[in-house]
Amino acid sequence: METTTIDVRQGDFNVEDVETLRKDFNWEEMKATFSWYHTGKVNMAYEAIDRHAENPNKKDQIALLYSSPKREESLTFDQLRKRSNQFANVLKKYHVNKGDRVFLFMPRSPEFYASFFGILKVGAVAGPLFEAFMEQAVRDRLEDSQASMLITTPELLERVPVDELPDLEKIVLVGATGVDVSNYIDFDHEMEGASESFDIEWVDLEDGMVMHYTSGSTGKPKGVYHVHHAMIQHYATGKWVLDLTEDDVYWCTADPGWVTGTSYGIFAPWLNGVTNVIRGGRYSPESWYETLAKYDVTVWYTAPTALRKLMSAGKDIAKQYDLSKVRHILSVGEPLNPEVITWALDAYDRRIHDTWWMTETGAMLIVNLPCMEIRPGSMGKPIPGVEASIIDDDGNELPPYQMGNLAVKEGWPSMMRAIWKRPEKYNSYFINGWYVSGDSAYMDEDGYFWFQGRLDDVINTSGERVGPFEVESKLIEHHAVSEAGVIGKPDAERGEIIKAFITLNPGYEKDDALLEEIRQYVKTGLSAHAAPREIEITDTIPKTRSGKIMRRLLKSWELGLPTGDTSTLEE
Ligand code: 6R9
Repeated sequence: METTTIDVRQGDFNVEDVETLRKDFNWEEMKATFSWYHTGKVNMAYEAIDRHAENPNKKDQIALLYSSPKREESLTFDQLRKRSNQFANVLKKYHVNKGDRVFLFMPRSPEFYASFFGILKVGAVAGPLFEAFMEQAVRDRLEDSQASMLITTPELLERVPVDELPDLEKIVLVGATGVDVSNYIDFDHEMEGASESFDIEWVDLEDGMVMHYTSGSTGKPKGVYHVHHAMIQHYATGKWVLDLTEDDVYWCTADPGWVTGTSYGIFAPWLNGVTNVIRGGRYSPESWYETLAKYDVTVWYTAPTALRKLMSAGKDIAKQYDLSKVRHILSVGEPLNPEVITWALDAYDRRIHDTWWMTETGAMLIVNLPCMEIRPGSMGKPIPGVEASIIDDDGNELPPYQMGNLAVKEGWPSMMRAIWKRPEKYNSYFINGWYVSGDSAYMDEDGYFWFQGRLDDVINTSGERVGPFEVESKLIEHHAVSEAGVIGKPDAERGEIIKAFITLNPGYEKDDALLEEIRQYVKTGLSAHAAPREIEITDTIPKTRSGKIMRRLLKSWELGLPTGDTSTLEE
């Protein structure tokens, strides 16, 4: 095959090219287009930022355009290079080394991004946490990852159980003006004195880069470990799917605590050298449209839950803003409702391109490329270099229209390389060379994939993956709660809401104040998105003979569906 990779990187696929590429594409060839392919050593921070800062025509282009209600600031590629160099020097001064885990627990801000790249520049592994996390969620992640350093703010520090985390040796405080920093490292002070040059730690493609904790149906959240190698796919999908070219202004609405906020909020856009809009502050239809209009955003990557909210706010609001520069809209995280696509055609005069992938997969796998016909309700087709299929539980491929496990042939570059410290968990994802996603789906005769649901009990609320186990564990910590079973209940706007069934300890009785107290308990202990919107008191929680909560049964009760096989139900 000749230089198809070059054509691909122009971002101007046509349908025939894609079909050919699906058959012939080879990631090795794509690698050869990067200079590091010949040296063998690499660093994401260099490819995303420094490479552009070294280019006289690009160094003064705005890389980061930050906007929040309180602050507006932009950084060029050159400035971002220098700031991240400074922070890398701070990390070195405090003996952070290659492979160390450094976590970030702070709102989106220019400091966040400078720190993030500083971490990569010393070869350490970055672990971004949602700002909304409360103490338990923070503790679980820092404990499991054995992070040696945390970068946070004085306000969020209250939720970090510092004394209970023996591995956490150092805490950097950002924005600590007027705060006693004697036990901490003061970001502003350290940055002032730090040099703007730094010798990047060149690492191997397979060296660790970023870690995201994600929920399964059992156990604590798991640490999904990604390596620098992923950049090939971030770069490629940024070009092919986001259709980025260097003069684009791009906005990914995701928080970096979610994998979308790193892979597509950081890596893909900057590898492709675009101006990246970062918005802080809360959601409102007005402020989102204003962001699109004010910064002349051209490519917009968001999520169904946001689009549904914008839809219910009405198209008249949309029409009050000049959204004419927006040429490409994409979505990820949950099923994209056909009615949202139809609405957007009217309200934005644009199609919405759905994309499917997971924390574990590191980057997009099944997508609607700009050139493709969109079939509303379908997630699209695999990108070149990726083979997806529907398989049965034994790993055999199923014919079109048959529902089964959505699976992907091993071997794409951005695949996670480990579940932190849990090899058995990692291995459990695979069967016969297929990565099994946990989603059920079918494929039509033209190769489009159609999402059906999660096969496990994982809840997807407003695009956030929530493990029922975590919520149940928190619930039963409350003195009034004896047992708890948690499910996702279908909801028009949020996809699913969290519904908890609980039994009460002796001496407690149903009353609304108690239920609200229990809800608040989860909210302040775990996080707002994990707090059940509905709590129902029952006499028993159905369990299997081996003691597993039968969430499937709770769900059938809730939805008034047949209960199916209950043979394993405890008597
Ligand atoms: C990137 C991300 C992964 C799970 C995934 C699936 C659901 C994601 C979807 C979708 C239907 C889509 N999901 N994209 N469902 N259509 N286009 O979302 O990662 O937070 O790990 O969630 O989200 O169930 O298995 P993550």
